[in-house]
Amino acid sequence: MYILYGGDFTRAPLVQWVLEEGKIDYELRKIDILNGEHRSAEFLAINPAGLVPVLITPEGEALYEVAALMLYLAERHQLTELAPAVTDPDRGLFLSTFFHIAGDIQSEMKRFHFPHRFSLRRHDDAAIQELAKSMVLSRLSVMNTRLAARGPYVLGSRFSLADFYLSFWIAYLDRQAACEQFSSIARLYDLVRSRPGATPYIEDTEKAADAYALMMKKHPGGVIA
Ligand SMILES: N[C@@H](CCC(=O)N[C@@H](CS)C(=O)NCC(=O)O)C(=O)O
Repeated sequence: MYILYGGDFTRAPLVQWVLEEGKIDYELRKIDILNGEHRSAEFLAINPAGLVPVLITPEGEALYEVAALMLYLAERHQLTELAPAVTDPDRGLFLSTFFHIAGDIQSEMKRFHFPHRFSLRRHDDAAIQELAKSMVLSRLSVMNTRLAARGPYVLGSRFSLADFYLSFWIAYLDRQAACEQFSSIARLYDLVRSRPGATPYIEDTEKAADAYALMMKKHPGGVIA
């Protein structure tokens, strides 16, 4: 049995969705990041990096980094419909996109949500946020061109983890602007959003994104320090 440390306003639903898709047994333990629970001695003993999500494997190993957790579960449980197997010709494009989301989109989303960590001057925050958003949009623009030529999913007609991963971050962005600007991204987002297993996750993520945006307005110095 796995234990997933997640919680509201975290990326843990990405891992939870894989667990559910794979019908894998797990227990969810919620960490309240808005109240700094991820910095408590108890949680730091589990993940000294103080980051959520964390997955405890059946062997008791504590793993983190959301992309790694998704891939690890898909591979360990042979969910080859979600992640092409090692010898599958689709594997290259899958990995390339998956790591691009992890390294170049997700990291900008962190900057978008935590602009106060990237400058000592609070009046820089709005510009940092705008810059992060425009970086994500420029990455989406490249993806949009590729999806227009070979879509509707990242792997053409084949849905994969990469589509869900991308949709999660689109839900957290200014999704209306992104979908209005990029029709192939909008198509992918709609397709993922209407998958029965994914719908509740994407809907909850949209609500969380809207609530977080409101909190950011109320706490310009940072929702989480
Ligand atoms: N690279 C890590 C980043 C994890 C991360 O930043 N998690 C957020 C929640 S989604 C967090 O723990 N934030 C608390 C903080 O940064 O203080 C991953 O992708 O799993």
